[in-house]
Amino acid sequence: MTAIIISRPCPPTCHFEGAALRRLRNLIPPSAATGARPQKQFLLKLQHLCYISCMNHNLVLVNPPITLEERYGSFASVGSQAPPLGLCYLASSAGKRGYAVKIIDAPALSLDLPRTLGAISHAGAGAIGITASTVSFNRAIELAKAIRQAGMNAPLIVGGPHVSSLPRETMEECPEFDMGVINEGEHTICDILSALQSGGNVGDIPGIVHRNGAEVILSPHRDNIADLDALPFPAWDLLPNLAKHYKPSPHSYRRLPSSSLMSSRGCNGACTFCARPFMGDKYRAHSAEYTVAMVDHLVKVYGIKDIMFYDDNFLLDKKRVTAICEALLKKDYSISWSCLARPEVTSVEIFGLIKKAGCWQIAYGVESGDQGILDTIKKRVTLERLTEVIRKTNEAGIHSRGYFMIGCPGETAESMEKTTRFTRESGLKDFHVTFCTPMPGAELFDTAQQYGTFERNWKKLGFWDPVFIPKGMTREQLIEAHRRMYRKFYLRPRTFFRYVMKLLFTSPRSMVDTVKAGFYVAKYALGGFIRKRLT
Ligand code: B12
Ligand code: SF4
Repeated sequence: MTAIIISRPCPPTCHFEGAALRRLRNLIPPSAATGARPQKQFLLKLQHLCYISCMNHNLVLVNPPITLEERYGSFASVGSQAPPLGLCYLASSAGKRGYAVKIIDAPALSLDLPRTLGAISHAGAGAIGITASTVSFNRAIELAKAIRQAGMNAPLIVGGPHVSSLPRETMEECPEFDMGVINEGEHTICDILSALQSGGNVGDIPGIVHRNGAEVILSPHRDNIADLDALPFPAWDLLPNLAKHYKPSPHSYRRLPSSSLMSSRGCNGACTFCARPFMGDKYRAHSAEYTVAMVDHLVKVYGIKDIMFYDDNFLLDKKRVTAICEALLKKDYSISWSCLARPEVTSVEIFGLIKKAGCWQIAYGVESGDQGILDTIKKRVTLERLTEVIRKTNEAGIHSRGYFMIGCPGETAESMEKTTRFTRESGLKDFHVTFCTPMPGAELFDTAQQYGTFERNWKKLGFWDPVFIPKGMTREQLIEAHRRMYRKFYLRPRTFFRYVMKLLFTSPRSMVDTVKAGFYVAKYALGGFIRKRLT
């Protein structure tokens, strides 16, 4: 019996491969009588047990296959491969309630559609959950169709920012989805699994969109989770090796292996380009103790040395950040970390402490160097405040990074020139600029037509394609301004020298990444420029 089953190859998503089995075998002491280690038969039995347990899951969560090119365009080779924390939170919550869960992170394992399908089929799913942002939505649809064509009839649930922003449209666009989960899903997915098991009515569960025959129905609203500490840690153990398969883009880590955390959710900002309502406008956070315990776990179990806090505003609650830093300073290990912050509400007084506790970079959403544009997109910040926060960041010895967008409502050649100047003159040590993109869930998604033309093509809504052209501007103008900003910022002796210094004090792996990043940025920035000079 064993021989027949194990002769079927395990799927590429199985993390219990040959090397892991061999390590396990070596942990078992040799026989006292013969001195021999457990032999092949024993390993085969172990593998068989592993195979059987692999075949029966109440829930299989899938990050659909999507390439780095589809996500990051010309910057694909330096794009980030981040752990899908949302799926990890869902898996641990369902696991805590006794459900057997598997995660298939197709992008991390470079699985294409047929191999992803094979892995899902092998997992024997009671229910299949697919996560989708807008840019990966078409891939999620393809996967849902393939699942049905392959004859799998487990309930198909879609979750993530896209369905949360456009629940009805999502269900209409993809008849294969049986239901969608709106906003946070930890409690909702457990309620769904419980209803599926007991034969209950999913329509009674708040926070979902579902079908009744041909009708698409929205269930009552579900409040966001108030007590984030009540959630179990994300199930990192269900992902492929955290240190090997995931890596942020070169500008977001100082050391490898690096990983990410979300220690708070929600933002009360009003930026019109942001799919903000999806995590709610009330700031909710894990306590300092919980956050530091997650850091401990990543350091001790996965050997993580650097953490990027993806919170919309990690520095908002001064008391919490102070407690996190004081706890980190008492540890017998040291990590480097970076975070995102909102310049208008960041407490600059704690910069000294956060630097001491390992913070090496703060990334600010600056967006534009033109006050009129900042006001139009409801950024609620002045250029003076931005300049002051950047200066204080640099003075504290922390790397300041700015995120910008061009092609915002009201954009003109002059405002783009002001932004280019701001990137160079504000003191920022690093910058990143994308095209303003009206995402589902953002105010601008509904108002874009007032300000220009908008190509509503999900595949292109990754911020690397100018899908929104403000009145009076052309696509070519935006692309040229985008390239020019990169040229003007990076191709300066000062910036070049800083990168050379960075290379001297970095690990060989990160050196390769930085050189690669430099090459692709230069290639992109100079592309149109050289062509123009030659013609
Ligand atoms: C970290 C992050 C990234 C990281 C990593 C993404 C990743 N692999 O998780 C990086 C930097 C790579 C990134 C890139 C981009 N991002 Co991003 N990112 C975020 C951020 C800040 C946090 C995501 C996160 O980890 N949340 C924490 C977990 C717990 O939440 P979650 O993932 O949403 O999952 C919960 C629910 O959505 C739901 N859920 C999710 N999936 C499923 C599936 C099922 C079956 C169920 C039941 C429930 C469910 O339950 C989960 C638990 O509550 C969010 C903003 C935010 N505050 O959420 C933006 C956000 C998701 N990103 C956004 C965008 C636009 C992008 C980019 C397109 C922009 C760009 N060019 O940089 C790219 C490309 C995205 C891609 N598909 O590759 C938008 C998406 C809007 C939209 N309509 O799609 C967001 C919402 C930002 C915003 N406010 O506008 N991003
Ligand atoms: S862009 Fe940042 S500050 Fe603005 S609403 Fe979104 S999360 Fe909040």
